[in-house]
Amino acid sequence: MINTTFKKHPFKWEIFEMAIRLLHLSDLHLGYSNPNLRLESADFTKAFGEAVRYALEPSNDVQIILICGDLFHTYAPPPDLAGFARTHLKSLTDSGRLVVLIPGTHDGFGYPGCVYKRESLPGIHIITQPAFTEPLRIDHQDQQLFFYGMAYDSVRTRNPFAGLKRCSAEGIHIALLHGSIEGNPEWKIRKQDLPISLERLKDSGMDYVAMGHYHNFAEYDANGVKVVYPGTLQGMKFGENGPRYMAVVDFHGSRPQVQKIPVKARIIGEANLDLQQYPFESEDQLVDHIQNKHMNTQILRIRLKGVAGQLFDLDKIAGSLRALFSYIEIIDESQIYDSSFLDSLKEERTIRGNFVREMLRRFQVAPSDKTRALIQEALKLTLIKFQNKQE
Ligand SMILES: [Mn+2]
Repeated sequence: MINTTFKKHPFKWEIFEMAIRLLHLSDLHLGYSNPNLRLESADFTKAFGEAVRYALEPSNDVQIILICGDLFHTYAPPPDLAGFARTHLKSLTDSGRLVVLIPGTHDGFGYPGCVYKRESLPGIHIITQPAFTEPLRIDHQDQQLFFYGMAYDSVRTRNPFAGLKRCSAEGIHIALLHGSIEGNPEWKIRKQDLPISLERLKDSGMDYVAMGHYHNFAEYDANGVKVVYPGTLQGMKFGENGPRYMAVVDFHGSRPQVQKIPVKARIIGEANLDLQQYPFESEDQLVDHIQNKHMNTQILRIRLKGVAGQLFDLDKIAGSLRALFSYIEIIDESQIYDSSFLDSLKEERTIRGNFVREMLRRFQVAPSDKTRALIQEALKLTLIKFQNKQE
């Protein structure tokens, strides 16, 4: 919720001295591209550019920008990309905004030649110590701000969380961490991931814990301590589906209020389509349905499910959809084995009828699901050939 009174008087700090707003970002992955999905590195720089423009827009009242790891997709981005980031970050600091950054896993500080060791990013506060220790204290607009952060490094990091303890000074206490909250279904925790429990964060006494590493927006309440992952601003792969968000955090006093602000991104989506539920009569109907249902998605994976009432030519469907989406993938997991459509075919006294009877016989005696799937696939492909020949 935006405090509208505050919005109308963004510069009257003396009246609203306890209101402060920060923009929390992570996992920008600048430099990443995925040609398979037609995702270009420009999609990622654009998303970051949009976040910076949002922060610079005076009416948005953003005073602090947190970047919680994986700003870059690699620890050694090419000079022009580092320059791009430097220019954008500088526009934030030049306008009097505060930027606090921690390295992540992709741009980890442990790499020799890591970008944060080589590049100067003037005006940015980069926290590079391998474990939580004394916080960074910054007086900003009459507020005392305390930033607790660390740059995880599997070699240098020992006892990462022992120093994650609110100091006794008055002010707003914020932790920045690139790591894995245990129990998030999104990731299996791997060796390079730094796991942390909500229990541990609960005991930290922080007012807000700004996370990075998980790529989908997630918000936790660790017994009063708000813990947030903004996720990627541009999805990188399937699984990073749907709209992308920045986290905008308002402190009225030390209590944070979190808003999800959507970013313009190329949307990735995955969906199941149950052919039983929608009795399509033609490929065109199926294409129309997919188009209408996924208007806002650019990169789409559809799984066809259920028992099909008829046979569809997947190549035809994919061909029509390719003009409507920047990337489309159709996975056919539908069944024709016990469809009424196949029942009528097997009665035919034709080569096709013979073929169907033989395939059904093989299906019955197939030793495994894998073989059954193969037989069904062969059945569909061949029947499409028969059908196209007839047309
Ligand atoms: Mn990441």
